[in-house]
Amino acid sequence: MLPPRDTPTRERKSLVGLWRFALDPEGIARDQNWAEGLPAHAREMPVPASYNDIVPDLELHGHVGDAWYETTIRVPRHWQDRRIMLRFESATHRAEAYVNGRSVVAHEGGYTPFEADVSDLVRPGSPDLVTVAVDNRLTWQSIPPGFVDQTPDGPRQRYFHDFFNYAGLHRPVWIYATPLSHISDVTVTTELEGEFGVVAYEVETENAGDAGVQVTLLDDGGAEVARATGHAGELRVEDPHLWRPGEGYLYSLAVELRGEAEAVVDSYSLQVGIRTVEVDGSRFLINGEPFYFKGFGKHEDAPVAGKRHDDAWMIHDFALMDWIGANSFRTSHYPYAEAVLEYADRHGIVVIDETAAVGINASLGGVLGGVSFETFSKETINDETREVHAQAIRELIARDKNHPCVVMWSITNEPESWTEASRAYFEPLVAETHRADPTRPVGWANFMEATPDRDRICDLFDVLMLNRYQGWYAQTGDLVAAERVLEAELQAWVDRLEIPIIFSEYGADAVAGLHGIDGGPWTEEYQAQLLAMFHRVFDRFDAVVGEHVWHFAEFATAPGVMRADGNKKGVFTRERRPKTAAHQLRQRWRGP
Ligand code: GCB
Repeated sequence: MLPPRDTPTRERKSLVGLWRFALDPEGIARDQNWAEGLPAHAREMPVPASYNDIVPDLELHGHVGDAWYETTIRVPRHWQDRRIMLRFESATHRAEAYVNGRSVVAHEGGYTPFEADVSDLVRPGSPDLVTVAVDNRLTWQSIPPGFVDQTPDGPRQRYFHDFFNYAGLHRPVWIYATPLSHISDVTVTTELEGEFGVVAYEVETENAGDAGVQVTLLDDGGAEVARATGHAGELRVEDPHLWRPGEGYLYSLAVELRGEAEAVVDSYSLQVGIRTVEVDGSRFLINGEPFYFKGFGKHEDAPVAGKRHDDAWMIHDFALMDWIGANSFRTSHYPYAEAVLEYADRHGIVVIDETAAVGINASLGGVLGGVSFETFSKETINDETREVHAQAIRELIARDKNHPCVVMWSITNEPESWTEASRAYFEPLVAETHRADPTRPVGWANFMEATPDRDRICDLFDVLMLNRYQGWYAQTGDLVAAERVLEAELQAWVDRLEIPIIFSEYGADAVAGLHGIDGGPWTEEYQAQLLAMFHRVFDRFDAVVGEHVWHFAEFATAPGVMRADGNKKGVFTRERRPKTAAHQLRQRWRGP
């Protein structure tokens, strides 16, 4: 799915701003036809933003159900006779959108884009009403899963993951116009053959009749380096300037649909990084060279606006990752805004791109919400859930396949993985991921209880990612025991599998400003000492090819006795001030 761009043949208008907004806790909006106008009590709400913490109102904070947004747009008159698309970069967790009261699209999943052709509904030159109902409910058949608990005090959302269930329109909304005859998708993959970089491309078109496709590859100075015609083919670049970690060199692929007398019917431009990714034994290779991941599991999370995509926070976070010497991050635990991947492409930051399949694990119910259930069953996570999960994988790959920064897919975080049912659930999903993208390795983040003697799915994957908390959730306060247990477990993994191992999570909570001479859990010193202990162990194993600290910054969670105003494992506070551990990591990653 191509993101909207301004090109010689295309135009887009951002619908970012203040929309009208009303909650529908009783589910009466459809009967009362809110799609044709929100009730008088509607208030203003920023788009993008999570709505939960914008104002101090517990009803908004803990809302369960639909939230309705509405705005009036005006499509320019010169868009008459063009294909007009309404695009939401995300709506968490599902949505139905309307134009002038008519339903135009419904979408499941909170972190991938969706769009609707509204050419026949909008009235260029006149005002049009755009409305969207955004449902934040998590169910057994949603990704991530959850359930709504009907308590005597009203509905409560329960879920099995450790971040607050922020909801709303978190990313920009667009209305854009393309020619009727247009480019609908472009797929690019790259390889190295001796002195040559090979860019294989495939262009899909709609209503294109006899129009032909021409693609031109330009270097970053705009000079042409290769050209081809046809819907699919290869471009060969002699002595290419590679995209590599730390150097996000990008070519651009100008795609043109050409009609009679070579007239340009539609044009679209895509950034292309020439690079390869490969797993070789226990090495992770980028451009044939071993790569060691240094960085973080992150969240899209900030005060007030929650999971809003915000360019200022984005650039600030990337600057802090640069300051500390990180070269990569994982989009834990869901696909991030497209702008984040575009930035990583431009700056050579390596990304592990994750679906929102977090919390497929009964044993986490007890930890996080005091509830227990059977993970895989007819009533809980079932075949229907797996189909929703498969669709989430397909949508992630369709959106992010062309980003050179993405070197691996992570299809789930900490699932139950020690039962026959878990293997039956995941086997087809791994196959589906490889089918949708044969070029990138597929990984997953393994849960601490899924030790090498118990786990039953690790052999399905190309890379093993371990989330480990020795010294925190186990051997609490005893780093000597923690080091022994961690090392023994790692040795057992290395004995079992010959694939790369990335520590996708390790860390400890620390309250900023809490210090102690002997350390001790929750102090800044203990957090730093625990990370140092993990690093000592990593450095003893060649198969460990990466370390992603949990977490980059403190973040909001559901309330719980394990959480003190959110998760404090950030090496930066939620406001992005460094703790002791941040300075220590900088030493390790950047050198003295
Ligand atoms: C994990 C989860 C992550 C949590 C973290 C923690 O294993 O993957 O989402 O936030 O542990 O801090 O407990």
